[in-house]
Amino acid sequence: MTTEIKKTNCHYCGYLCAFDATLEDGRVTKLTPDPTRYPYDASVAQRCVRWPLNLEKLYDDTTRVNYPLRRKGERGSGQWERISWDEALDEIASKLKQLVAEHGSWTVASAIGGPHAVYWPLHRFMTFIGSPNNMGIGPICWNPRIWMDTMTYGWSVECDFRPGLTQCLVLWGTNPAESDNSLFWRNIADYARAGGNLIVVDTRLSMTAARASIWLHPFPGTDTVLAYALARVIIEEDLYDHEFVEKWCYGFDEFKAAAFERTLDEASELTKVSVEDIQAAARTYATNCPAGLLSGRGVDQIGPNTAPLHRVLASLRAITGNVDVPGGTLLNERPTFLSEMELEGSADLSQESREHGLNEPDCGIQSYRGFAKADARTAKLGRHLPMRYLTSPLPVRVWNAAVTGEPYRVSALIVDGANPLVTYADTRLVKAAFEAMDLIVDLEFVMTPTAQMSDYVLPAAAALEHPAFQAMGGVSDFCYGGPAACEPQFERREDYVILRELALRMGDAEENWPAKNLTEELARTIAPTGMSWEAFTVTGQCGNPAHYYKHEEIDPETGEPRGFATESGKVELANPFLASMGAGRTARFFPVPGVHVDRDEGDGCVTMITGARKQPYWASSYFEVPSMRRRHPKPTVGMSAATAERLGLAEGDEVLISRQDTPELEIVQYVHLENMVDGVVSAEYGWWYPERRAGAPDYSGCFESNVNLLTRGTVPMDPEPLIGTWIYNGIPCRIRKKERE
Ligand SMILES: Nc1nc2c(c(=O)[nH]1)N[C@H]1C(S)=C(S)[C@@H](COP(=O)(O)OP(=O)(O)OC[C@H]3O[C@@H](n4cnc5c(=O)[nH]c(N)nc54)[C@H](O)[C@@H]3O)O[C@H]1N2
Ligand SMILES: Nc1nc2c(c(=O)[nH]1)N[C@H]1C(S)=C(S)[C@@H](COP(=O)(O)OP(=O)(O)OC[C@H]3O[C@@H](n4cnc5c(=O)[nH]c(N)nc54)[C@H](O)[C@@H]3O)O[C@H]1N2
Ligand code: SF4
Ligand SMILES: [Mo]
Repeated sequence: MTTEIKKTNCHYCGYLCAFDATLEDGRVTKLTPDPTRYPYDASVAQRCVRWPLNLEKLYDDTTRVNYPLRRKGERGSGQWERISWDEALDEIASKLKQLVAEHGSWTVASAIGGPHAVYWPLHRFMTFIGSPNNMGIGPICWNPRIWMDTMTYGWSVECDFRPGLTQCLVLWGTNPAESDNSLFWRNIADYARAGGNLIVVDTRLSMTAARASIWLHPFPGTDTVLAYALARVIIEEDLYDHEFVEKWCYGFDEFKAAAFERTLDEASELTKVSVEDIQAAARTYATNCPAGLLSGRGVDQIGPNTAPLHRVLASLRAITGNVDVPGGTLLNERPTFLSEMELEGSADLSQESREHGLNEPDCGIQSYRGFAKADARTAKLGRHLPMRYLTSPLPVRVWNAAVTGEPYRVSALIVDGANPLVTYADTRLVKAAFEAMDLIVDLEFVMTPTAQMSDYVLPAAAALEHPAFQAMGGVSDFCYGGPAACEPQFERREDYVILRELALRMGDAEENWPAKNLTEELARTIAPTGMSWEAFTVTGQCGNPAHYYKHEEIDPETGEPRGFATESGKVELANPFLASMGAGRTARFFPVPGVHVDRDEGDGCVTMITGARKQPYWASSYFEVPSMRRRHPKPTVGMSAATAERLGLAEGDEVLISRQDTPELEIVQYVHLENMVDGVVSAEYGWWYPERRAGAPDYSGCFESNVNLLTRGTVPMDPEPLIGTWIYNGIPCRIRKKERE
């Protein structure tokens, strides 16, 4: 027997922990955490319940998709026929060509999900065929932060949490205790245990909030009001950093006026956070520098208040003097490896294609037109944000175009690393759009509900079978990852290889796809740094060490400090650029009807938040794994004991949840009592039942407990004119006990 040890990475969540794989006669038999590579965490193997999947799923010939499949019979019949790769790729290429010839290249849409794969191959494919319609979940996950930080500071930032240096850490709408098994959470947990100042802003007493020295619990979506209230205390009590504000901030007086628009009592009334807690948090944050402030998914999904909140958070970092200081916030550098925009080839997307983007003309910066304006600002520094993520059309518009043919017909969809039938807003509309399409191709590991509604399912290579790479869209000069441990098993292929093959069959030039596989492509990506792929696989990371206070550095050309890459050269607390895009010079809170104003508190009425992360699942993934289902068998809806009492509910009760505006549409979940704001319930997301019958009409029970039956894509853009968004947190609902027959 030959035994070999290879470096590789787990790929069962976005953190890509480093492992050493033992191979016996070429078969992976064992994994151990690799202490030499980022992000190493000795305890991950005990804490993370997912990593054993690496071995279980690699050779799985029952639940994995292992061969190209073509549907037999009607869509949703649940019947499949195994075909060869050549047949699959030839047929898909010829159908796509035909649809493009008939309806124009914009008729092809694509969908991605969370941080699973490298998505530039798909986006390069979309550029090649000339389609602007690459959907993603970016507008409700990641984009708001990237956009608002870049518009405020000139480029994106990172929370520079450093144990031993950071004096205060604010976690706003994020719960790494459950969303992040990796090194990052362990560092925070150690910091909190050692008595560090940890402020957690969360509607629920999450596992992270339970470790906090101060827990602020805003009513869903009122975070902008809360953030302004903190600013008010910091300014009123003269706790702000005068020197940084005078030298490096633009528009302080306007920002101050916006913060002083509401009294603390008014803010407390709206947010349901006490004045004392607001004051305590503001004082702790402002007087313990350096302080980090990190926001998360909870506040990326509060609809029209998402962008405004992120503007105020960016300003809070500035007035407390925490911008580009070690242990506070790091202003990122430009990547020295190839940027996402270069990898996507997005510069080649024609003007005509851009004009057909479904976010034109009214989605502020989240559109090709808006992106071009923003890009003109950062391009002066030789920097480009990832264009495809930051222009991705609102899914509701793509679905509507498929259903109604307006403004043109969307007839084909390529899904890569996503399960939109379960995870995108408005499941009913997604299903109707799928039904209206001529061609759906899904690159997948398992027969998800989305795969079940597709015409072709292509077997994607997963963890250990392909190299891992994380560069956060190329907004910083840091990337990490590692090599594959083995070749793809069965007939699985890398996503990159599948999309390259498809592009070549449709007539794209080989020179647009110079690398033959993902390893070569990643080697090409990091080549400009001077690092070889071989060297990368040893260290597992690439990029230059962080340095700080870059705004103060003297630019040799002008002899002046570099400043910030904004119109004023300063941090823009009042923002002329965003004003030119239709938003105010300072951020405003937008009360959501039925949630913040005219709230019905009558029979069974509650405000719902969704998708608070829990172990062991990840979005809609791993529900087919028996050990995980045993660990967490039922979808739960959390609520406080007081709320349960008002609703006549108790722990474990089976309940039906509906939106107040569509009472006929109900989902089933089970009550779980937890410490959270009264009048609010927290429903799980991602649920489907892989053990149930596949195919129409129920697609493995995907309409029973799936909370996205109750979420809606939002059009029109008004009142938030910048990104365009939808609401996952803060939905007027009704809840009632399910009566047993
Ligand atoms: N109501 C509500 N909805 C939400 C959210 C919420 O909080 N509430 N959160 C939203 C957020 S932030 C996100 S990111 C999304 C997540 O939504 P999705 O990303 O759509 O959900 P996942 O279950 O992670 O689906 C990913 C699918 O891709 C497959 N996959 C994983 N890796 C790869 C790969 O490398 N290649 C290929 N081809 N396939 C792969 C998996 O098998 C899985 O079926 O959900 C969003 N939806
Ligand atoms: N186990 C697991 N881990 C995951 C995922 C998963 O599905 N499962 N998904 C991955 C993905 S795609 C993402 S984007 C990240 C997200 O990771 P995080 O950003 O950490 O998101 P959550 O863990 O959902 O924590 C968000 C918190 O916001 C709170 N919240 C909800 N509404 C509001 C509000 O209006 N205001 C405030 N202040 N708080 C609110 C919720 O109670 C919740 O505790 O997690 C990743 N990790
Ligand atoms: S935390 Fe994520 S990447 Fe790390 S071992 Fe667990 S599933 Fe894998
Ligand atoms: Mo996400």
